[in-house]
Amino acid sequence: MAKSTFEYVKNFEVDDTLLPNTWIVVRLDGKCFHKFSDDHNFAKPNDIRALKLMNYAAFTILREFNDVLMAFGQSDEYSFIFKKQTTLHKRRSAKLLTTMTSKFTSSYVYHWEKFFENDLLKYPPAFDGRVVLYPSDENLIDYMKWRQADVHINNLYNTSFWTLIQKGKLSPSQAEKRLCGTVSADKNEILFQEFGINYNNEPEIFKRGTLLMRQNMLFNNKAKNIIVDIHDDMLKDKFWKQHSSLLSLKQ
Ligand code: DGT
Ligand code: MG
Ligand code: MG
Ligand code: MG
Ligand code: MG
Repeated sequence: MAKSTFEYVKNFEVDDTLLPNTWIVVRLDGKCFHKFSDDHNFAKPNDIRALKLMNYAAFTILREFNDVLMAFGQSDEYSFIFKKQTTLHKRRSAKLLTTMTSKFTSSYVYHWEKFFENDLLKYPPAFDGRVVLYPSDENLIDYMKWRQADVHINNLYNTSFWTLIQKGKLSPSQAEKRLCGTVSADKNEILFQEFGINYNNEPEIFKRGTLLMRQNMLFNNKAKNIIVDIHDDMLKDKFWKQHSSLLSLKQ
């Protein structure tokens, strides 16, 4: 078909191709989930149904997009790490970000009932997203460590805060005052001495978030690539040595 006189408008579109040979990370985060979690009576501080639904929505993405190497989730956020050499959507930033965001969001809604059963979804949730590029393996590993350290800091605080309220019968402002200025060791002490809770025994998914990754496994002598969810300590360098093939790191 001949070009129309209107077609020049296409030239207004800007090129957003992401730099080659860099790690592409897409991080999604629930919009106003403080309110959304209240409106849907999420258990405090961790609702296992909500975390499992997040994991399942992320799993649908890994299942569909082979170029997503792994994903890390915690609270209302999920980070997707693409294979370094991916050419998906010609590495166009907006295409990658919007496809991930809309697929994740629709999966979250579509699979809601699987996890929340009769507790109905009251309104459509939204997730925002961003794309970040990391040039070196070290930067990417530090990114993963950063997100996991965030889980630890928040979860220890939230577990202490809600234990003081739910079991210690403090008001939220009293609990906040009690924790003001405390370091990790103090919070562990409060939980253990006053409530008999050993923080180390809390579920791994709460303490460490979830890493989804691909693993080759043998089924009836046939190699199969499956997606597994693990809650390992990524802050330890041992983890990255053990999984060096993941990023094709040199030993
Ligand atoms: P944003 O991201 O700026 O739109 O605002 P929020 O409200 O989503 O804040 P954000 O993302 O910093 O923090 C996540 C919120 O989600 C936080 O208020 C706690 C809530 N949330 C996430 N997972 C759970 C859960 O399992 N249980 C409960 N009760 N709340 C949760
Ligand atoms: Mg936020
Ligand atoms: Mg949020
Ligand atoms: Mg968040
Ligand atoms: Mg189209």
